[in-house]
Amino acid sequence: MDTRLVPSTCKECYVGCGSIIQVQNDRVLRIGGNQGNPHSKGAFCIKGMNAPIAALDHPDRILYPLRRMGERGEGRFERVSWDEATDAIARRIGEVVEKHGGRSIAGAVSNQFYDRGVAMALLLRCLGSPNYMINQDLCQGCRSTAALLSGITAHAGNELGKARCILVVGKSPSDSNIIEWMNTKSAKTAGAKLIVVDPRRTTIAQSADLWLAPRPGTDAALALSMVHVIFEEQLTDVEFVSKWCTGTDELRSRAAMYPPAVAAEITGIPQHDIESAARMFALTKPGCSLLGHGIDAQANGVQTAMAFNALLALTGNIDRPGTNRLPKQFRGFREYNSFIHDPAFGMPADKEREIIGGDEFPFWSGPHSWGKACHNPSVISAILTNKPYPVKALYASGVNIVCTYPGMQNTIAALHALDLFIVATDQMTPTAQLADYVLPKTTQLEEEAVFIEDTCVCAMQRVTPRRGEVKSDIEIAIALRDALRRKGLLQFELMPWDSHREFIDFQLKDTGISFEDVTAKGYYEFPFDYEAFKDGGFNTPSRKIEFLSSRLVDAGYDGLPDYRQPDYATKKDGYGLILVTGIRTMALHHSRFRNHAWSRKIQNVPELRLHPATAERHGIGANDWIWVETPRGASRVYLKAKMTEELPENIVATGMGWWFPEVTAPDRGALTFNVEAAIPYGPHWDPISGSSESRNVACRIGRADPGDIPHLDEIANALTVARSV
Ligand SMILES: Nc1nc2c(c(=O)[nH]1)N[C@H]1C(S)=C(S)[C@@H](COP(=O)(O)OP(=O)(O)OC[C@H]3O[C@@H](n4cnc5c(=O)[nH]c(N)nc54)[C@H](O)[C@@H]3O)O[C@H]1N2
Ligand SMILES: Nc1nc2c(c(=O)[nH]1)N[C@H]1C(S)=C(S)[C@@H](COP(=O)(O)OP(=O)(O)OC[C@H]3O[C@@H](n4cnc5c(=O)[nH]c(N)nc54)[C@H](O)[C@@H]3O)O[C@H]1N2
Ligand code: SF4
Ligand SMILES: [Mo]
Repeated sequence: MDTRLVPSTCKECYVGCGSIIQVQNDRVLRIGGNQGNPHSKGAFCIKGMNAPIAALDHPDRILYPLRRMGERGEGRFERVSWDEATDAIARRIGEVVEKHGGRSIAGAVSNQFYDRGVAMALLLRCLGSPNYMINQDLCQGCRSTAALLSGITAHAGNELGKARCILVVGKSPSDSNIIEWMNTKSAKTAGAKLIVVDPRRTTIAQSADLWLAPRPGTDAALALSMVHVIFEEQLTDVEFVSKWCTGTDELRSRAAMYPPAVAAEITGIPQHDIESAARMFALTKPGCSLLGHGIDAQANGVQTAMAFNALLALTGNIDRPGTNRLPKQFRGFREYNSFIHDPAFGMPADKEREIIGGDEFPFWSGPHSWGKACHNPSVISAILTNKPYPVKALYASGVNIVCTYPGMQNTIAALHALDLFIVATDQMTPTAQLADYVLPKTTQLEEEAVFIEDTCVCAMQRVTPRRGEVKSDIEIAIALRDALRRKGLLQFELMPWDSHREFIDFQLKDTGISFEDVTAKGYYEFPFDYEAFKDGGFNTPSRKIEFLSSRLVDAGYDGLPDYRQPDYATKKDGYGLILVTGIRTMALHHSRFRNHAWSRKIQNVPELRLHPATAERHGIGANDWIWVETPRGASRVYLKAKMTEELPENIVATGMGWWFPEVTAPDRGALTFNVEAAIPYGPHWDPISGSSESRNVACRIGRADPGDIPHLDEIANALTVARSV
């Protein structure tokens, strides 16, 4: 028997842990962590061990291109060849372009940490469309935009393990990021102080020296108050601040509006704890912060992140050992986001300016934005209203937008309204179900890639023959490009590759290393310098950290961080609870794994976490189903009670992404069990990033009569028996 151990990298999620894949005669036996990988040092999670193997030969896998038969959503498809599919898609794109122009074709992709982000953006640009949707408006978009505006593009990376003080805000790494969890634990074992800011008593909060539980969405007031204490008690790193920061006096004045007594009133955190947190963070060096998803998709997400970033700069905790690092690049390496911004892969400015959302959210969609992505809810609205102009075709890849965009009913209506809808996926999701063409996608064991994780170029290796006729995202984009070119539909030639390997070689061509140099160990560690800002400053117009963002001021915004009241706080009669969405759990990833036995053994129902006293008040028992409604949600959804004292009595919390592959309705039960059906996508946005306020929403709940819950009979088996391998 020929057994090989292949060093690779898991990209089941963006954490990117180094892996060792055990392969016997092309069969993948086992996947585990790679102790030698400097980024992950052996850390690996249950998803990485199980999901790629379960997905590879899953009976639900899509192996061939499919064309819709019958009405959209009827679920009837027939197998076609790649040539038939791409030719027909190109012809139909041609019809849309002729009537409405290239900009009426949009794309949706999950994010820019994968090559599918590049494939999607460039394919659209070839057609003359800037309308590239990413999920980061719901993800780390606010934090990334804040980083761009202030100059502090900070990730702790492996410095986390060396920190003496760690400030964790809105992040539960024991559920969401195994590497950060491992690094935090080792820092703590070595005596580091830990401050955790989360309304929920998470696992990490339980081991904190100081746990601050703000009212959801009030973190900016907390951060500004900590800034105030640091100024008042003269705890700043005077040399760093005077040399490398601007807007210090303005920040001092703004923070003075939030003395601890005021911030305590807003956040519900005792005044004394706010003061202690500020002192602990300023006096225990080196220190770093871990800002998480909990402060994104908030009323003021960008400015909240700017306020916490200010704490790093004021204390000089930037790009030094044990502090937040500036991102380290390997000279010459082309990482995914660089393609988005490189003029060589761009369109003329007049075409780029047509991007939907560019006028309202220039820092999300404009030329100086982090991702140059269009504003998703505005695209959904354009499909439904033809305003600001018609969007008639959509290509979605690596994203399950029916299940992961708020306002599900609108998303579904928009997909029905399209002239053409194409989905690339490895299985028939509720999104793919509505497609005209479904294109079969490789899973991670069948593809290769290179990308940067911390201070390594990492490789994902192809370890098994491809199933059926699947292609990688880059290959699908190439096939579509060729078909479009044959019909004379390419406005620009922006994809100079004819194979996936050519794309990888292009990423590496100016580095002096080859793909083989990276695959030998699965990673290539490159040298880096601390205090890189000493060579050229920070990435802002002034080359300094800008507490007062000049770009925001120039665009007419308040350039200083500030607190803005969340929407739920305005009076909403009858909606007395706060619903936190998107709580991560180890065995689930967004909308994935709903048909993986290993995952269902751990969690097979959508849960609503609530305090036992809250449950009692509402007449809800331990095994009950609960209905949840929000003021602007289109309908109620049903979630199963999970009693927990980790939440205060006024907050309930749930995950996201639910659907049941065995439900026969076109939405696969998503309209019944997925929280996105109960919350709207806007109109309450972060004014800078346009992120819809979907993390914390006012809600009301009640005990549901099982007889009223659609599809419960169809999922009854699923609740006890796992569906498949
Ligand atoms: N297992 C698993 N891991 C994942 C994912 C997954 O689906 N499953 N998804 C991946 C992705 S794409 C992402 S973006 C990350 C997200 O993950 P992280 O950025 O690591 O954040 P979470 O772990 O989701 O934790 C968010 C925390 O914020 C808290 N919170 C909610 N509202 C507020 C608030 O107003 N203020 C504060 N301070 N806290 C608040 C919640 O209680 C929760 O504990 O996880 C990644 N990792
Ligand atoms: N209410 C609420 N909504 C949220 C969030 C929340 O916390 N609350 N979180 C948001 C966040 S942080 C995120 S990142 C998004 C996630 O939203 P999505 O990205 O839509 O979530 P996934 O379930 O990971 O969907 C990925 C889909 O692509 C397929 N797929 C996986 N790998 C590949 C690949 O390599 N190529 C292709 N073509 N397809 C692939 C999978 O089968 C799956 O169907 O959801 C967001 N939505
Ligand atoms: S955290 Fe888990 S799923 Fe994500 S990359 Fe690491 S092993 Fe893979
Ligand atoms: Mo995300």
